[in-house]
Amino acid sequence: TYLICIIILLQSCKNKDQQRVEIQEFKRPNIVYIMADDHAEQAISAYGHVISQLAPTPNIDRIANEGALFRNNFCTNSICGPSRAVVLTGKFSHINGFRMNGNRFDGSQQTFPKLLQNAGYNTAVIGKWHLHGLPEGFDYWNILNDQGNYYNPTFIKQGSNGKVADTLDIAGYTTDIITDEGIRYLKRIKDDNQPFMLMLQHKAPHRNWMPALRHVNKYDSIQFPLPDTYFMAHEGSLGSKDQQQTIYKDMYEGHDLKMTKEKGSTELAWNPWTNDFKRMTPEQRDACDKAYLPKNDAFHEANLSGRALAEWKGQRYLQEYLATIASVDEGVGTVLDFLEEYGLAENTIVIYTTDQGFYLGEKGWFDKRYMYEESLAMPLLVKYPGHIKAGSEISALTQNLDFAETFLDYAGVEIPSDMQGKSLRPLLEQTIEDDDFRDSVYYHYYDYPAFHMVKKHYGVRTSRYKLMHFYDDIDTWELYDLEEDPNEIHNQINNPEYDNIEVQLRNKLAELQKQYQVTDQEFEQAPKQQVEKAYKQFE
Ligand code: SGN
Ligand code: CA
Repeated sequence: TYLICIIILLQSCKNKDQQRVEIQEFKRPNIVYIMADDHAEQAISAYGHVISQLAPTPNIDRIANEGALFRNNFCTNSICGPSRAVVLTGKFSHINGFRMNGNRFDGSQQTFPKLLQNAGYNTAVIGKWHLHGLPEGFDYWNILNDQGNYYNPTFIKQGSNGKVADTLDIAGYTTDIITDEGIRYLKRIKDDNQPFMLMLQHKAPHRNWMPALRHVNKYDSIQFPLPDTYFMAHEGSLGSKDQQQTIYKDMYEGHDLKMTKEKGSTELAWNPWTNDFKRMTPEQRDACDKAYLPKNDAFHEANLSGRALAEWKGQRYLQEYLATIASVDEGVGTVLDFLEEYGLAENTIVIYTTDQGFYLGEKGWFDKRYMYEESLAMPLLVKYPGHIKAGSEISALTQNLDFAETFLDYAGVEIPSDMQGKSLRPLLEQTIEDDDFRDSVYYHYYDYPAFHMVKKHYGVRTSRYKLMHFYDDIDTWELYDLEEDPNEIHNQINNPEYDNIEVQLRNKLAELQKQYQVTDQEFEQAPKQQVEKAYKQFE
């Protein structure tokens, strides 16, 4: 009897241990989702591109070093609001209804924050929202008004005293304010016995690239290599012939490049939207003017023109863009340090991403919108200690369409069958091969006529090829072989050698459109007059 008692006792201890392990395994992870605005893969040093090696992002890289880096993550529609709507819903633009900036997000629909909230998560969104309409499904929100400004921004937060919302101007540099707000939220929530999901969404490095005062001269002495295609006319592409996003043709010299009218003056050259600078306090403006004066004077003295001037503009653009990222990177470091210091790092999934890719001079361009690689690519870094192998690289074809499903999966919440993406968890935990995840992705951009005049287009990308159709006031197809032509300079649509590939891609495209429930209504033309007016307006 004595022996049996001991065995039973040992058995019950084991059961308790097992139970404890199971409870620990079931402890739902917190989620910190950090999203920048327009942060290109080329400007995250973990991705290894040459520009980023001269302007490293050591804190963002920590997420990759401790977790996973996605090599082939893509957006479904390369523009701000639409990308954010896809993230929230796990559905393409044509299903969630937010096809272009300026649409209003239907907040009554199903979103992953709502589902997490229902499952007992505390949910928050801080920073850029840009979906027109107030956030729903969040226990706490404090968002930038519209696009937001770099200095002394206006925030809109949950209302007090029965009001729906309070509007508040906050003094300081927006990236730092968003980080601080994030930390304040984490401090408030950390002791509650409730898992949390925080979306921390920066404005930087969005146009017009205004660095923090501590960084305005950060990259003055660095000569960034401009892409090989900087002066390359994109021959063979009718789809991009009429675009208005070439650095040396379309950037505003004052507003974007902080160039001045003449030597000795701090008066900005072409600056159609004065508000961005007007928001600075006199002290901030003065410090800013002083920082730019010597370098602007040096520019006037050099008396550049033609190619040299275009190259100078490319340099200035990269200096400005990358200097705004310096603050984002510091902010990421602050958040990661906080999580470690307060013992939250182990049980928190941290994601770093951005709403779409961006051009850093490739083909001479800035901005995004196209299905070409630089703007289609969406950086994605994820860490979750003990669950994701440190330093892993994932080559599967993934999309922002998959984020909602991934978060629900990790939170133990059932993924609704009407979501259109797939959880990334099997990739992160290496339970499936990258090649088995998905063989192609679908894309559709609608925002035309609009800023930069990028024509409507849709297409399919496989691991090697891309087929695109530009439509509306144009009807033209492009086909690229990314292995032979990574810069997408040679449109192969009329090359008979690619006939078989073209047929395969067209079939794939039709298959995806069927799978994702794309109807003919999605290809409507904008009224002709509207297009003509827009060309004049954005010139
Ligand atoms: C602003 C920018 C554009 C940019 C759009 C959309 N011009 O209009 O260059 O493409 O936002 O950006 S600016 O001079 O006013 O900054 S998005 O990130 O919201 O999609
Ligand atoms: Ca954006």
